Amino acid sequence: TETARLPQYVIAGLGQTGLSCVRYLLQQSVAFKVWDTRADYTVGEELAARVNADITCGELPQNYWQGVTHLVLSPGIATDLPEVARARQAGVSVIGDIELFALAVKQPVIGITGSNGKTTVTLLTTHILQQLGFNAVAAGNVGLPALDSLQQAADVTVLELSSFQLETTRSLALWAGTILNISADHLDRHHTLAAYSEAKQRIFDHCQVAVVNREDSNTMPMTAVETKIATGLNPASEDFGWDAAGQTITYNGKPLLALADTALVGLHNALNIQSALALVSVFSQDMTAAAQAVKSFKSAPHRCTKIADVAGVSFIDDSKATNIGATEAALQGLAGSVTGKLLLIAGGDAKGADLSELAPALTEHVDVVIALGKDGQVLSDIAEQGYYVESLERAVQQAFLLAKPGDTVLLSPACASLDMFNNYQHRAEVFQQAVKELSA
Ligand code: UMA
Ligand code: ADP
Repeated sequence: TETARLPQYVIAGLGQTGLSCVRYLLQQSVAFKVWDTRADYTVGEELAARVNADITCGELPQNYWQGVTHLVLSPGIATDLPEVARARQAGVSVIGDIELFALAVKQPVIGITGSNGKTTVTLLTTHILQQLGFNAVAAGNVGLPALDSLQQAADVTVLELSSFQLETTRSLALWAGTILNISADHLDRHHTLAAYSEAKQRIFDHCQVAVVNREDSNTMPMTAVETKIATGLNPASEDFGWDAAGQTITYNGKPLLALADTALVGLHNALNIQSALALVSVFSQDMTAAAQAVKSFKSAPHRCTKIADVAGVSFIDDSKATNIGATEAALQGLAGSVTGKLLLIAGGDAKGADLSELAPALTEHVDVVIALGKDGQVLSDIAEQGYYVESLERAVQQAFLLAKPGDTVLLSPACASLDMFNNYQHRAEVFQQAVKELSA
């Protein structure tokens, strides 16, 4: 009939996710239309040729939703847009790429969400599994769209999941899943912390094994999950625990891995390692081999990574810390392992956040603040010993001038970089170059 030939799917958004959906639905021979909310979006020629379909940028024509059964929404599009509400009213089922992935995937899937630490745990879990002989692939929010990862026929897919991706997912049945932590983020989209947390809780629907932090109720499933594996920065006779005196991760009460034997720094990374090991334990019981594999993991760059030791002064790059929560974690995390003074380089574009909220953490952990950027001044003002400088190069020089052997200089801006740099990677490059020049 005529209606059967009408596109029943709408792909919304033409970013990485939308394009992966285009590829996937073409392959599945499912008829679809494409909509990007940006009126000024230029559709690439190749896409236009391949899709040979109806592509709308900006406002939608009348009756657009007629005959449509599924709207596949990209994570960057808010679910409460009026057009999305109109689709719902027309009986359209609103899903995302992860839902399509969940319906298609045959192999086991691990899922990782949380406000901070997702990428680290996703890459570390993938690394350990690979070292143990699994063909593991990292996908999702970490960069490779989930649907594209289906091409790789992995033994295990390790999915980094954002709250936006989880919001539109209902069929994902994970072998193992975790919420690492919850702190305020993306409230411009989710409006309340409760709604944000609820989106993340969806990771546990149909999940077989939940990895939880026994000290953090936000990480625990609200729904019944059969098996739980616990992590935590406390002594524990079962599952994963922490021996503070020895700075060592324990497994079932016995020492397993000293943090110092890994390339990761900070207590939050001890938790990240525990979470990765716990997820891996669903696939392999050999925790000794898994712990061994952690030692060869190079942390994702720009996330509390030690980059240099210049005349006994350690330099740590945490350029990825683009919000207050991430910088707080870095400061708390490092507090256990930093012996000398801690000099913090911070500031940039605060994205409307109130940087004075960092005051307690600064008072507790930081000896010197060297601030920079559009919103940095408030940081040097609230610090007991604070400086404001014009550039990151100057900040590094100033820090080195004040530091003694055994001290640590941490770049953890608590801000976006866009006021001074192209992105957080660029900010890190400038930092590394400035540190290199200290010993030149
Ligand atoms: N956009 C529109 N209209 C559209 C489509 C997109 O205005 O119709 C805008 C969005 O508001 C957004 C941008 O375009 O600012 C990108 O949105 P998108 O949904 O097209 O994003 P993708 O390119 O598909 O990338 C997404 C993830 N990005 C977001 O969720 C914003 C990527 O995570 C992810 O790697 C990729 O899918 C593959 O799965 C990045 C990210 O920043 C790293 N994630 C956020 C975070 O980690 O905080 C959630
Ligand atoms: P995400 O992918 O969730 O953004 P990343 O692994 O990229 O997380 O780390 C981003 C920042 O968050 C890092 O710079 C680090 O300071 C901080 N961080 C990493 N792991 C944790 C954790 N377990 N708890 C709190 N903060 C963390």
